[in-house]
Amino acid sequence: MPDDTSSPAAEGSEWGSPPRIVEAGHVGQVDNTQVPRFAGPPTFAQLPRIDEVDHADLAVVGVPFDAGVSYRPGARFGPAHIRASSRLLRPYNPAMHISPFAAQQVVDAGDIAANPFSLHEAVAQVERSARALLERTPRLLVLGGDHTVALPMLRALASGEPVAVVHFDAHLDTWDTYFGAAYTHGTPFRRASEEGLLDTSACVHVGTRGPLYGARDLVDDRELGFAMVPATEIDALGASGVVERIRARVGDRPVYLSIDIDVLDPAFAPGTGTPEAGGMTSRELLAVLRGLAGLDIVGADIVEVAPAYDHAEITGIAAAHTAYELLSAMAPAPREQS
Ligand SMILES: [Mn+2]
Repeated sequence: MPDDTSSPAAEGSEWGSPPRIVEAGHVGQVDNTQVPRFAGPPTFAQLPRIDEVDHADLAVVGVPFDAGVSYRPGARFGPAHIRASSRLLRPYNPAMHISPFAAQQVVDAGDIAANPFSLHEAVAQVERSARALLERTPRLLVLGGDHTVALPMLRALASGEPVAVVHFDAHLDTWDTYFGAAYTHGTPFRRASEEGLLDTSACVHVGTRGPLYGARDLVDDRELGFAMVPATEIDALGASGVVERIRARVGDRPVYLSIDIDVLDPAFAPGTGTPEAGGMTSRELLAVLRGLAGLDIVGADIVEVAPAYDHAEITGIAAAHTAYELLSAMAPAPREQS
């Protein structure tokens, strides 16, 4: 039986405002010993909305937007799908010895309204909203949406100081243009590099695989500031070897983690726009993320979840658990040891 019963819960009613777990002064999830997990509010992990608490250390925010995709559309429904799949997340993370929602005040800031008919306007809206949210909370975890949203996030976060980017993805996303368009889900990191938002001595792709247009893609990518841990090296390295490579590249720099769910093999994430065979397992990805605890993570995104291609919530569950490990890795030390 889960140990949820030992958690102190706030008063609530059987309808409307539900009873919540309150620990270390932080308002957490709906108390699922009193309210079934499939009832209650549709926020991420049933956490409070940003307007329900007096401060936030970290906000989860959705960007339902997919006008930047090159293949299968549908990531605009990603935020709602990940939230729905997050209802099973429980308060204590035994693999990291931490209660991520007790160690910090995590909230759900809802969705950023992004114009579905004007990509340029949407990019500006995401940057503007991210900047406004950063007045309310120091850190953001974005649920996409397609990968285009990483660019306005980096503009909002890295305007003062360039950041390292750790980019989990089957693809490079440093291509130049598609059909003459500079802003797409395959180009955010080239634009970010050109704009001086990236610390070009400290960025790294993880899980890259699949066919490219040509060998020149890799030359350009290195020049834009990225090292690489391709999927073909992950078996030999193991999760701890991948973590070592990332930490050696990033050091103590501020880092933005960008996770395209297609870094996972289609067996673990079928619900995505541009799937490629031969990817990471969800167990490998979660292990690598746990190894990044203690890095100076200034923000993160999980993108490209397209529920129309999902089955039995496979991709949604992978994304929700990815978010949970990220939130645990972003929680302030010290971790409680049990
Ligand atoms: Mn991508």
